[in-house]
Amino acid sequence: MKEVPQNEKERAIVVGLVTRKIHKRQAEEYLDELTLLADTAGATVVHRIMQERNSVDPALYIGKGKVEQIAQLVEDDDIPSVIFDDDLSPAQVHNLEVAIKRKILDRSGLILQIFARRARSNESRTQVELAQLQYLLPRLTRQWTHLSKQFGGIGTKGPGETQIETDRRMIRQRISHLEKKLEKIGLQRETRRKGRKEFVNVSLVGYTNAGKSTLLNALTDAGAFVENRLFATLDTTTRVAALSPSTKILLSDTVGFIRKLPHHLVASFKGTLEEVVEADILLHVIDVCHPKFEEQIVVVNATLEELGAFNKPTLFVFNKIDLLQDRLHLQELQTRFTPSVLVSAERGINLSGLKETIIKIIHHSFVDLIFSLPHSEQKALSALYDLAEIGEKIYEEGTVRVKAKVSSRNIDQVNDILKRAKATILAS
Ligand SMILES: Nc1nc2c(ncn2[C@@H]2O[C@H](COP(=O)(O)OP(=O)(O)OP(=O)(O)O)[C@@H](O)[C@H]2O)c(=O)[nH]1
Ligand SMILES: [Mg+2]
Repeated sequence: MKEVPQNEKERAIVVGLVTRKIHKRQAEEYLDELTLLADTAGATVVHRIMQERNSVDPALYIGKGKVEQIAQLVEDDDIPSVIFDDDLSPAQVHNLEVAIKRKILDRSGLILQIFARRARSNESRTQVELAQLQYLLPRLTRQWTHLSKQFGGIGTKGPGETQIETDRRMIRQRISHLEKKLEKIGLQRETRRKGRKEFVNVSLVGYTNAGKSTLLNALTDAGAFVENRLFATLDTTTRVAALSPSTKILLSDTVGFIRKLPHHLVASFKGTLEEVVEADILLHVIDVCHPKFEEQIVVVNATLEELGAFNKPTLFVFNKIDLLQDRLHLQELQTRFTPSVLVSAERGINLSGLKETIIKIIHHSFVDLIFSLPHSEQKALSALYDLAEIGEKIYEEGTVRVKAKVSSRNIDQVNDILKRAKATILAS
């Protein structure tokens, strides 16, 4: 097998498509992002190829003539891999490999590769391996195996390398083993989460490289890894952040999102992303200097929807304002995205404004209740544990006086239970 030395970057070609649905400018921006992804995966893009077609070719993705041109180019310039800015079908990958005789990667494959390189913890490694195997399974053809033995470097590292020679049955066994392992890790996480119910849970979400980890570091002593690259963070870090002397929250930083995040990856990272699903409040961090930040907001919202975490109280945090020359349009932006704050996580600009706004949202999103419940209503009390943060309990004659913090999402349900249990509300 031809090994790519660690310090030598593998050269690659990126290929994009302009169709009736995707305009040229948009396709160029997608290729810019793909180039950045390739760089993060350890490759240098030496050629960009763009084709205009009415639609995607079902067999080859691009036209036959273009494929022949690429085959010539990779031979002349000795380029080992070609990366397509879309998800290719297993048949397309197969046909392109036969025609171009080089390693063919698609966008999902590349993102999985980056995740595999960056995964450090037991959990993220397991999640990435699972996603890689699920991605590999339908693509496991004799041709693929044959070619991947011939060409090393990006796209064949990770489980691909060791598992590729094994048959589908073994991969399926491995998948079920990894799923079980993740289930176990999930249970441990659940136990840990139960132990910190007294805090309001806030999750940082956003497009990759928006500055989520920088913000976590600015608000806590997490010392999280920050880098001007895509997917610097894969594991979830949770820390206590003091918003004021009397308000402390649990703040979690997690993996960033990107356009066309592979479906397998979202599914297998569900465990890591559970912090987001379980959060009381989301801070949606946006790199306001990015020319396409509005599109990024749409991508993040769509991913949140896929996770079932879209309808949570959300604060838009427009970050990196230190880099902005023209701040006029920001006012207009703040009227469209509410509630929102403008900050610089790196320079520490307006962090106090951010903290105050989070406190306001907490007050809006939660109701503090004190009620007294007959002793006989233990069932109601245990139902309330699932819907509210139950604090101090004082046992009195025949009743128990309970302090609870209820999210506005659950308040109707809680009131119903209290009514049925003939509770007396003492303060709210
Ligand atoms: N100028 C400027 N740069 C910032 C600011 N916040 C973050 N950055 C830079 O943006 C880059 C990405 O920051 P991260 O905090 O790693 O971003 P992230 O959202 O955690 O990214 P992923 O973990 O990859 O999803 C780093 O180079 C940071 O130094 C800011 O307010 N101003
Ligand atoms: Mg990060």
